[in-house]
Amino acid sequence: IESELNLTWAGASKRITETPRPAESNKGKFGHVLVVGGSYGKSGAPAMASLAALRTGAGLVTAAVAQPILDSVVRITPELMTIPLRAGSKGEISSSNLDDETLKELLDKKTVLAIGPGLGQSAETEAFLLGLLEKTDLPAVLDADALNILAKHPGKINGRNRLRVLTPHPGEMARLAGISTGEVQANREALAREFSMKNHVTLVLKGWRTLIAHPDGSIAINTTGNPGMAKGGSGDILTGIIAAMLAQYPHLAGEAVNAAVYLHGLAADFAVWEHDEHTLLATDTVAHLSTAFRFRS
Ligand code: B4P
Ligand code: MG
Repeated sequence: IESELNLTWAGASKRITETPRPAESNKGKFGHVLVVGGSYGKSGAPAMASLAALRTGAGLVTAAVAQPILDSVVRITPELMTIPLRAGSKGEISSSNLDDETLKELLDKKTVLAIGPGLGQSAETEAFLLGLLEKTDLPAVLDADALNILAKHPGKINGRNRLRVLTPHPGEMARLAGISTGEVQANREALAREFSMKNHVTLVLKGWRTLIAHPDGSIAINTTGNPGMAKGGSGDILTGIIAAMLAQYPHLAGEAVNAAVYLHGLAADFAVWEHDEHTLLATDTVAHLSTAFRFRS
């Protein structure tokens, strides 16, 4: 394991971080990310994931959220497109959105799905998530409550024949693996590798020195990031960055995930230089993605 863990970032994501955006291009070449999430009290989560996806370079980003929170989501980012969904009593996405017409509108022309931030875990939302995942083979980034729901349905995690990226923090990983957070942290590499290979998923186990375990058994360790990121919203932004990198580099999916994690931490390292670890907000990290892209290699 040791030698593989020494993967350098330049090596892990060089082809991506050093690839210029082609001069002759249009938004259709950079993918269309569908962000699904949000509920009452958690409308900021899908808003931040969407903002991060736009800032990272996705051609188009659409947020699908329950109708009552739609205005607060789009207010953050006028570039964002939206799809209003029927809501349950908690402003969450209800299972009544699984009809053919709604599913078609949701999935039409999308190239990457990012689902989970602020989603909630009601029975309605659980049914919606499981139903949606059955209906699509889109590359998917699964985060937050999507992971908490999947932890109750381990058989549905399966990433065989499709790309699934799971982004648990240690608490979510503990639920997925059915062990304690302490056990996760004591055994990060082996656990991440085993889970990734067994379920055929790319596993991003977050925290200081985030680990990325790929289904072929390889592992990368991130070297960027700082404790200023230990604050609400940081994970939602990572979800958007990963989705946007996959949208732009679908043929280099593993490296796109590595590069996304690296750039997220690098942006936060630049942001903390201007702010401070105490005062850093997750949205400050988005604002510093420009610097991260400029000084990435
Ligand atoms: P939730 O309450 O579910 O938090 P969340 O909404 O998912 O927050 P968010 O999406 O903003 O952050 P996330 O962690 O996804 O759960 C939080 C609880 O989980 C905690 O109360 C704790 O019990 C447990 N937990 C979380 N992290 C833990 C850890 N490291 N050790 C033990 N328990 C933990 O994403 C945060 C992002 O910031 C990630 O990209 C992460 O890598 C990065 N980040 C955070 N701290 C960092 C650091 N010190 N250095 C570098 N990167 C860091
Ligand atoms: Mg999170």
